[in-house]
Amino acid sequence: MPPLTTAFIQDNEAMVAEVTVRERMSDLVVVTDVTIEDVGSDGTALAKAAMLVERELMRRMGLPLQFGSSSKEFHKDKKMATETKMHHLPAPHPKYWGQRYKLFSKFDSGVQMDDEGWYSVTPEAIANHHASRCACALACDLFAGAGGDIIALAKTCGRVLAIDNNHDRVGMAVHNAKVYGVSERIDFICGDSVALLHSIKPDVLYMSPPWGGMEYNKSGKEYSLGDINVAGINGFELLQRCIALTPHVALFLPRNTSVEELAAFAEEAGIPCEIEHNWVPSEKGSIRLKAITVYFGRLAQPALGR
Ligand code: MGP
Repeated sequence: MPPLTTAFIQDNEAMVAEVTVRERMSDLVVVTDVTIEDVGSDGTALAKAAMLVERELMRRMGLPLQFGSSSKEFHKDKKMATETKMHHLPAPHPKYWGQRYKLFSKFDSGVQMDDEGWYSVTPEAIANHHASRCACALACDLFAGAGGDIIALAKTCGRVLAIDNNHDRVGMAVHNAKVYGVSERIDFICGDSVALLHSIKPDVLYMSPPWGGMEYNKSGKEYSLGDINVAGINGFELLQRCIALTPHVALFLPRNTSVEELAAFAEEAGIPCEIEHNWVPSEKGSIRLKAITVYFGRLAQPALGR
């Protein structure tokens, strides 16, 4: 296997180590072989070299220093084997790890994620687009997660209310909003969004609800609002309750969602509805459909020719 990266590590201009990252496993354990030059038999110099190696390694991997910890084995022939474990980041599915800069362009500035965040955060370009469409005085994100959408909304809205029912995840969203310098414009609530619907009055309700995990599109069937399950209610019920609060709702859904079902829902509710397909550039230079966004109320643009 070809090395993923090599680094020459210098201390006061003397090269102390050459690091070769040979393998990067999906569980974020990095195994490196290190040859140490000019450090003699002094243990302090070895420890310093090890620290430099770890620092360089974390930089190369695009991760903040505090995320790593290494176990090292020193050998008499000036070779060192290290195993660096990346902490604070759960092992993501490799496809999401590969997309990390598309999820958060400032990923290397210390963005925090949990398992659910990896597969459910809205890619930054789509989140920014949603935010441009949802610009208003007060927007509320009912499922803030790791914070991708609220960070974008904070750039276009006067104020943002961010709700998530997971305490740790709210902490991550606060942290990530600070990374992007927008935390001052966001109020965070840790609680049950459905229960809180009675106590809020936003201009726009934005939601990217749980779709049922990474397997959401594996059945081969069209996705239905009925497949959503939050706090014991399905997507139809959730949407009805939201629309009772404000008709200006944006909903981020799987690309295989039944558009007929959404159109029928809007017709019955008697509100304008627009279904937008979110295409993104793919690695291979073409474009691919990521998801759809449904806009209701004044967020919906009138169809051409209507
Ligand atoms: P995906 O469809 O799982 O991956 O997620 P991708 O990269 O399109 O690859 P493929 O293997 O399906 O071809 C695409 C995007 O959908 C994610 O980046 C999230 O923004 C969003 N997403 C995925 N899931 C499973 C969820 C979810 O459960 N909830 C929400 N809100 N968004 C999700």
